[in-house]
Amino acid sequence: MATEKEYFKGISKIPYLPSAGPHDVMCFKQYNAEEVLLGRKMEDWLRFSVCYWHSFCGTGADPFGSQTLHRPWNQGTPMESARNRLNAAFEFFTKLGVKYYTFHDRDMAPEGATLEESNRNLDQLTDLALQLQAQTGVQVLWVTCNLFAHPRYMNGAATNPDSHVVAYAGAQVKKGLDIAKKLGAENFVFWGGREGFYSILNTDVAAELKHMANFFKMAVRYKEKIGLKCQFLIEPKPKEPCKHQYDYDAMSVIGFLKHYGLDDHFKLNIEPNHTTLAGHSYEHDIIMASAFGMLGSVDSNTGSPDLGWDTDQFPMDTKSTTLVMKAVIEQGGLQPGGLNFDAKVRRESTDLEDLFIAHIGAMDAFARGLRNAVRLIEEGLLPGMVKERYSSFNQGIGLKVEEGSATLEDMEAFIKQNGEPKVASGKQEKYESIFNHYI
Ligand code: XUL
Ligand code: CO
Repeated sequence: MATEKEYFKGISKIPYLPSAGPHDVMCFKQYNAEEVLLGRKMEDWLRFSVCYWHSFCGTGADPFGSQTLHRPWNQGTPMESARNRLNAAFEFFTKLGVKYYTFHDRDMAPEGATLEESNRNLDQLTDLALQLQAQTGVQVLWVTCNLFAHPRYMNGAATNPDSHVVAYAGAQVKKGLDIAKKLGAENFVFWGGREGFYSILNTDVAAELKHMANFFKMAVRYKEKIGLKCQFLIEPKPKEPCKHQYDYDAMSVIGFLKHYGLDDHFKLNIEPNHTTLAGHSYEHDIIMASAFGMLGSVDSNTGSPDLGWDTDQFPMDTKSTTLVMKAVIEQGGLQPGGLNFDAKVRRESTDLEDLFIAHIGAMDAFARGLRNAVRLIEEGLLPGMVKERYSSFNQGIGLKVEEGSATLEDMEAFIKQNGEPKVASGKQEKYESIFNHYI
């Protein structure tokens, strides 16, 4: 690769070494990109992506302490640092062996004093990104606009009470869509971090929701106008930074999209750490979005369910990854979405190699989840038990309910003829012990 400088010295392409011991964390033991499972290569089931903001812009600062992660690419002017960062990132993607990356407009290129200057910065950096993409074959899984960090967005972007700010957000998204087209992004994400409220007393909820829907309609129209082929995704999160965010969870977003007639144009990007913040189990929103045919992509990370905030940890739990991959296989894959590691190394994980160790561990956790889910589905015991549990809907009164032709009068007639139903055990513990067999 024609980069000016090697940032990850002493680390070469991460190999697949299935017999490596527990001490060896710089190789894959489960992830074998080319191996075919259920007719598809592992890399095509998993479609891993590295996120730019945590892994290349993260500093380790938190509200209680300053920077702990000092990266060698942060040198020179903001534009020089941005160029170094991009070169370092592509070196990382290539050595790790992932085919996709994701970024916000403002982490790829610094914001200027005017919209025009910000756009020029983006033009320069995306020229370099395009060159590096062509050299390495690494592609953009998704682009997103940062509509939450700048002070102008403190009261929201698309839902701001001031239409001047909404217009700025629209202008920024227009450029974001142009960038998505230029780089061949497969998806475009909207995360509404400040689309919500802190106090209901100063907020007109109905107006804000309508403005947000109209904003999305503008994005759909511009996407069609420029012939951009990517999938639009909304990423739910219940709170943080707002006290309440409109895109609370999968079902809230699905309801919103259907209400405003936007459901043909969007799918969901589910982040399990957001799901657990909404009070659900890890896999809940993945299952719900998939049930409605709206699971588009996954920001694969994890939180600490005992905490009330977004910790964006690397996902390492194989029970969770098995449940996720079972849902992904059952819906036929995630393409054009993927598994994007919206995760950051801890601020105490200060070595450069920790970035590799974190991604390798998480990729292996998902590869193992994939292998587990494939066995579970191929052996068919659990899916067969679930099918059997619902078998009364295959005929008679059940079939009429299934097809939607039954009436309450039919139900009454059925009960008068058949009396009390027999109690059937739910057998939860049996399902749980069988599931554990595959972990
Ligand atoms: C914030 C979050 C974002 C989105 C993209 O919690 O997940 O990084 O994924 O803006
Ligand atoms: Co995310």
